Amino acid sequence: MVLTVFYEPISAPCRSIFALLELAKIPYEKKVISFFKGECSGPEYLKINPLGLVPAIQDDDGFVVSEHEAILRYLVNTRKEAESFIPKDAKTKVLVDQYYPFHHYAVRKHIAHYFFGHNSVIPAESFNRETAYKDVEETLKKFESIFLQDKKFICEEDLTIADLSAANEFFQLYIATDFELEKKFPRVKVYMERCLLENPAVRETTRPIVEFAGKAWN
Ligand SMILES: N[C@@H](CCC(=O)N[C@@H](CS)C(=O)NCC(=O)O)C(=O)O
Repeated sequence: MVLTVFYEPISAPCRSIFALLELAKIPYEKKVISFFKGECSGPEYLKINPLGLVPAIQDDDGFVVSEHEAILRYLVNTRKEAESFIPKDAKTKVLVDQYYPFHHYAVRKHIAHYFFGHNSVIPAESFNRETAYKDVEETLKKFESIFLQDKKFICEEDLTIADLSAANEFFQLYIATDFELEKKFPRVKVYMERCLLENPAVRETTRPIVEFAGKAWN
């Protein structure tokens, strides 16, 4: 049995798992659980992840993990090839730990809402574009000033799982909405490209959302 990733092709949390697997060169298989076909809450998939969310993984021994942060940490903790993606030094590692709560309650929450609203996945009456836009803008301001600052990555020179989570959300915002990331937050766009462009295999993991958006990525 090989590690299997259950995923939806356009999902940012799912792409962060593929980015780590590619960077660490960990073999895996993938199985689409289509969000648009309602497969996330289908009886078969609920046996894998009762939360009805992708991503989830099933390890080569059958062990199942859900929630993208938990999956990334699990891979780092169980695969030697992935161990460098969380720094060992306590004062550097804490920058990863400190980022994740903000990722879930702000970055993921507001960008996913803007993305789904912009792409009419949530009904128009539940989407206030102006408020949603401001929430994203505020979040990016905080990300840039508090977490990125003038560093290369969240942990200075080390590319970590936190960067893979963050960059994939920013990419979704950039490629599949009208949010002007380049104009409003040019440093965040350069950071996002640094995280996702430098390794061709990681760049390849962005293909499904690029195709969904129908927009070229330079
Ligand atoms: N907290 C979860 C969020 C994952 C998530 O939002 N997944 C979405 C796709 S991007 C999903 O599975 N949605 C299915 C549904 O809402 O039915 C994580 O970090 O993995």
